[in-house]
Amino acid sequence: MPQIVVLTGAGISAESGVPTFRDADGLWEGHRVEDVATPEGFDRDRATVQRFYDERRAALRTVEPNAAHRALAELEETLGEGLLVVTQNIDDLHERAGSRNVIHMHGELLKAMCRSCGAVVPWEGTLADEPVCPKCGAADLRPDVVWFGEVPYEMDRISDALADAALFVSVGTSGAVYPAAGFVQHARRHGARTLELNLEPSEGSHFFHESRQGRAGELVPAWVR
Ligand code: BJW
Repeated sequence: MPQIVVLTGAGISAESGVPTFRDADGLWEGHRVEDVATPEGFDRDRATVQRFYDERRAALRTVEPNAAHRALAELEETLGEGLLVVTQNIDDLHERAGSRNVIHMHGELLKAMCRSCGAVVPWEGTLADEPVCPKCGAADLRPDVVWFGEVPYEMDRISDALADAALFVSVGTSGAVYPAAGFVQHARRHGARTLELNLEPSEGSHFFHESRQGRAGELVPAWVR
């Protein structure tokens, strides 16, 4: 079981050039959340949602991990399975920095899921051209991401890790979305020390023992070293 659980959000990838959701010029500017981040929105207008993710998939090829991702990968080199990164992000920047012990609780941009047979398959290209599932042939692929109203991945494993951790650290998340926003209270209830590293106080800042404000690219390496 990990001694340290680090929850990351869009803010950790911001300095790599990946837009956050709720900041000015964020991903949702020009989009209604219910149109692009719900299963109902996908059913209403599949092409628009697939284009939204196709554009983000293409943009991912142009960015690199930053100092915050690299610092967490270095910490894993020291702690091994003593560190678990739970990310809400669907990018692959933690893995590209070298982290291995990562849970993508909101799914992954580079995977697609077949709504017909349930297969999850690597997906690097576009989804908007009505591609077919390589396993069953159905033209029913969707991005393998977790939308509002769906259950995030690996909740049991995350819950157990939070209950066992001595330290819970939250990096670059607004604390606006549950269940991730509730992890700090879960970890605290089970005796963990809790630390927030974010550009500004998050919605749940008051739940943390300590909250430090600044850029993840500076705060995370400073905390790790
Ligand atoms: C920097 C920085 C820099 C900037 N350095 N920092 C009423 C009350 C409570 C709950 C609910 C409710 N009504 C509905 C719900 C549930 C709902 C919910 O939470 N709704 C809220 C709107 C209230 N949640 C769900 O539906 C979830 N499922 C669920 O609850 O299932 C039930 C269940 C749970 C558990 C067990 C059993 C059953 C599913 C939520 C799915 C969220 N999906 C998305 C899209 C994923 C795919 C995609 O990427 O497109 O996930 S929404 C979006 O928000 C995305 C993110 O992962 C998530 C969080 O955003 P994040 O990462 O915090 O980004 P921002 O932009 O909000 O914040 C960035 C922060 O970084 C800011 O604070 C900046 O200041 C900071 N920052 N630059 C450091 N350089």
